[in-house]
Amino acid sequence: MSLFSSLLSKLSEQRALYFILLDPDRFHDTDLEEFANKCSSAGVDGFLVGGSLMVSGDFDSAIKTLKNLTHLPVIIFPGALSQISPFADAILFLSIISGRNPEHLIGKHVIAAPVIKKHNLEAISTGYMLIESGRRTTAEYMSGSAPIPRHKPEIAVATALAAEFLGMKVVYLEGGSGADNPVPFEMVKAVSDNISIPVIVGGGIRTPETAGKMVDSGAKIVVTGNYFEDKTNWGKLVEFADAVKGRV
Ligand code: 1GP
Repeated sequence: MSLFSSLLSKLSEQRALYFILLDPDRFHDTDLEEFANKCSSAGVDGFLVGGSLMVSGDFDSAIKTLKNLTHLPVIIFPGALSQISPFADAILFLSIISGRNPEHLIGKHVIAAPVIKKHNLEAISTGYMLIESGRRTTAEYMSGSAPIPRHKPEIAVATALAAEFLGMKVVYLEGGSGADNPVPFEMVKAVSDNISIPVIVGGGIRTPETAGKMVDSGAKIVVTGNYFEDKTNWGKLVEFADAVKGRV
């Protein structure tokens, strides 16, 4: 069974999945081990691994650590072409469909595809949509593309529908890492109500309440990153997982 099919089958049993985004640049090895174990026991459903720059972190070894210490799926969330590893379970094959930069619509894909095939990695075709979230985000800057205005859910719906019609498997609504404001609930709802592929939401989610409301609005996978880069927040992992799964 493909990893994507197994996620869909898990989604048929629980209302949504909770994923942690991990940037190997931001964790020391020992912290990573402790964090992985905590995620696993808290009820996290999987890891996304990636970062915009990858300056000091070791990408392969972070993935291997997560695979060795947990039974959870590890999916690459590539911030650059260098972030393709044979040790992961799958890779989000991202097209930044909110923008009009051809490099992120087909250019990088052509270079990445043969490497992904060589590593026998499962590619999950993802319509990645940057949503305006306050200040300019790293994702916006690095991708050289404009986000969808946050008060224009109809543009988000049209874009997400196009992703579905193009055969993409998921839509990712992205506020941007560390965003001032998460994706508006109304937009998550409008998109979720209009497409039949799963909606992933991330960026600027800092409370279990927000995570839970994303799911109430229709998100099928909720992602948090920054918040748990601060070790003092690790005790909140269970609350986030519970809120996503409706166990509160
Ligand atoms: C994943 O970029 C997000 O989509 C993660 O955002 O770091 O703000 O949680 P945060």
